[in-house]
This record gives sequence, structure tokens and C-alpha cells, in this order.
Amino acid sequence: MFDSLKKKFSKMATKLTKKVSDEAKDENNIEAISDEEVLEIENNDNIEDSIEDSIGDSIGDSIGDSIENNIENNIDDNEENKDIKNGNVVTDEIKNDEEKNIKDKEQEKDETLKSDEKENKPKSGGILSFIREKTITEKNLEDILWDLEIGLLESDVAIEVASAVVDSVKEDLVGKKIKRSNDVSEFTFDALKGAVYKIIDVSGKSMTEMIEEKKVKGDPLVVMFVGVNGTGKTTTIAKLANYYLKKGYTPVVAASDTFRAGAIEQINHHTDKIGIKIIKHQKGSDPAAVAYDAVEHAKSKGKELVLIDTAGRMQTNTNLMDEMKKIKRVSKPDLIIFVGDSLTGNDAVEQARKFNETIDIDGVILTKADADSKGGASLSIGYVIGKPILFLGVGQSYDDIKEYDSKWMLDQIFA
Ligand SMILES: Nc1nc2c(ncn2[C@@H]2O[C@H](COP(=O)(O)OP(=O)(O)OP(=O)(O)O)[C@@H](O)[C@H]2O)c(=O)[nH]1
Ligand SMILES: [Mg+2]
Repeated sequence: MFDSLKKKFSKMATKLTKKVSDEAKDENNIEAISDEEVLEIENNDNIEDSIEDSIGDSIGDSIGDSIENNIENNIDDNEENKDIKNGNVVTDEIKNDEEKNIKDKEQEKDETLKSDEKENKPKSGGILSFIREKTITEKNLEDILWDLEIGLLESDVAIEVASAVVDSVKEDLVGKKIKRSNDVSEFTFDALKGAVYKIIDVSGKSMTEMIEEKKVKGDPLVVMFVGVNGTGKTTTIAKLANYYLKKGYTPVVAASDTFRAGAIEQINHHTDKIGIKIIKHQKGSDPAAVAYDAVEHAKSKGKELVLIDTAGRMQTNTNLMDEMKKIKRVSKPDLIIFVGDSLTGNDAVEQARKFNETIDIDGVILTKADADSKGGASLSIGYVIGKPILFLGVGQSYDDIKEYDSKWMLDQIFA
């Protein structure tokens, strides 16, 4: 499921990491070096710094003056020492001073090394590290983000979604300071994951919560399913009837596809198998009247859920779109669900947009996710129309339905 998206994001994370790492190396004008080598260089730098600092600090005050004199004397002494050595005359006093000086510096070096080792030890991991910090710039990301956008479009991600992902990644990464190559891969991965989460986390109430809310008032939750031909509306209704029956609710189905030959028999076959009530009229009768009867039936029998099947229709067919509006007017559904075929990618998103404009849908169910290797529709549809995905169809049997969860979806793409 969603293999193409998974590969695109993983490839992108690797490419981005490599590019920024390479540029950091170039900027620092160094070869890639190991963690141990960095540790050594950093330690040596620290020792030099601390010696320089201690001398520098001392110079400003009165004690500093005497140290300064001492250093000068030391230098003079050393020069003298050299001269004397040349003349083979070495005084004990000079020898002792020199030895003490060296010992002091060695001790200082030892202590600094020990404390730095302690500080540096936990920083394990990464094969490569940089000596200086590198700040990620927009220029570093330009080509890669372009590749990302194209890659997403190839996976049938909607244009506005691809742009939103790219913008979010850019915003997240530009200005980030990195010191170690491990940082780059971590920042990159987090930025991509964060961008996708912002897209897919279109929140809304769950259907179960809505059933419960209506139940308190003694009313059924009325749900109408719409979409173009063959997307999986009837199968989804059968799956949901089975799902809620198992949860202890009593659903009733309205056979409101009175248009297509065999549609009533098809849904009737499912309701018989599942063992629930179906309200049906003759083929060619008014679908709105069937839906109305089903709602009345549920109210009178205290059933909690009405599932209205409707005929598939192209979003461009004005007559059938008007008929759909009539079913809505008469049955007053609490929830209108657009059922889209995830395999149709951007088409599914466009259909959802049109159905939403015509009838104001409340949520989406995407079917055939089990066969969808691209994942573009699942990523895009909720964001584009601003309505949540409620379920995903993941196969052809009754149990093949999954309540949508954005964290689960994120794991599918980034696991
Ligand atoms: N693999 C897979 N197939 C599915 C899924 N949902 C539906 N199908 C198949 O899609 C085909 C069409 O399903 P229907 O439920 O008849 O579609 P529909 O939207 O009611 O079709 P119309 O009433 O003609 O508009 C059937 O063969 C289903 O088995 C799914 O989640 N996964
Ligand atoms: Mg159908």
C-alpha cells in the first residue's frame, strides 16, 4: 500500500541528507572525517583555547601584569638558557623553572582532555561529522525540493498538496544549524514527516461518535453515500453495515440506486448475507422516496443507523446531480459521504471537489487502498476539500474496512 509515496519520501530524505552533507564538507573545505577524529580536533582546539583564555584573562588585571612579566622572563630565560646551553653553563634555578612550566601545562592539558572526553562521549553515532556548524540555506534545497514536488505529482498527489508539502519542508529546514551529519538526516526526516502530517490530519468526528450522539436523542444516524460509477459505494455500505452490526448497533439499508439494472439485487444479496433489513422499491422508482421510507422505518423500530445506497453518477451529469440533491432534501442525512476509488488518483480528488460543490459532503471513504501503490489520492483528498477521510476500503470482503487514522497513515508512508 502507498509504495510509491513511501519510496519517494525515503529517496528524498537520503538525497537531501547527502546534498546538505556534501555542501557542508565543501564549505568547511575538509574531507569527511570520523567521530573519533572530530573528538580529537575538538579536544585540541579546546586545550589551545583554554590556555589562550587563561593567559588573556590574566593580562587585564594586576596579577596579569606579573604573569605577563613572568612569561616575558620565561621567554628571556629560555633564550638565555639556549645561550647558556650553547655555552654549556646551565643553572639549577632555570632548569627547575622550565620543568615546572612544562609540568603545569601538561597537567592542565590532561585535565582539559578528561573533562572534554566526558562531555563528548554521549555524542556517538554518525559516520561523518563536520568541524564547523553549517546553516541550511534555501539555495541548498532548491533542486531537491523541485525533485520532491515532481516526485509527488508523479505519485498522483494533487498540485496544491505537493506545493504545501514543499513549502512546509522548506520552512522547517531553512536556517537550521547542523553540526553533525546525523543531524541532517534527522532534520530532513522530521521535516518531511511533519509536512505530510499537516496535510493528512484533517480532523472530524468519528461515525461511531455521531451514532452515539443521535442515539441519545432517540434518532438514527442517517448516512447517504455518493460518488461516480463503480467506486465501491454498495460494497462499502455492506462493509459498514457488518462493522456496526458487530459493534452492537442495528443498521437498515435503503436501496436508493433504482437506476442501474441489478443494483437492487446486488445490495439485497449483501443485506441477506449480513442479516439486516433492506428497504427497497421497484427499479426505476423515486430514490428519494426509498430513502425517506428507510429513515421512517429506522425511527419507528429504534434502529441506530440508516445507510442510503445511491446510483453512481458522473459529476458532469446535471440531471443525475439534481436527483442526488433531491434525495438529500427528502431524507435529510446527517452525513453525506463521498466514496472515491483511490486507484483513480487525481480524478478521485477532482470528483470529490465537484460533489462537494454540488451537495456539500461531510467526509470521504477511499476504496481499493489495498491495490493502491501510489497513494496520491489518500494523501490529497482530505486536504483539498477540507473534509476528513473516515474509512479506507482495503479489500473485497466484509471485514476489509479500516477506520481512518492519520497516525496510522503516517506510519504507512514513513515506516
Ligand atoms: N480491492 C478492492 N475492491 C473493492 C473495494 N471496494 C469495492 N471493491 C470492488 O469494486 C467493485 C465495484 O464495487 P461496487 O460496490 O459495486 O461499486 P459502486 O460504487 O456501488 O458501483 P455503482 O453502483 O455501479 O456505481 C466491486 O468489484 C468491488 O468488489 C476495496 O476496498 N478493495
Ligand atoms: Mg452500487
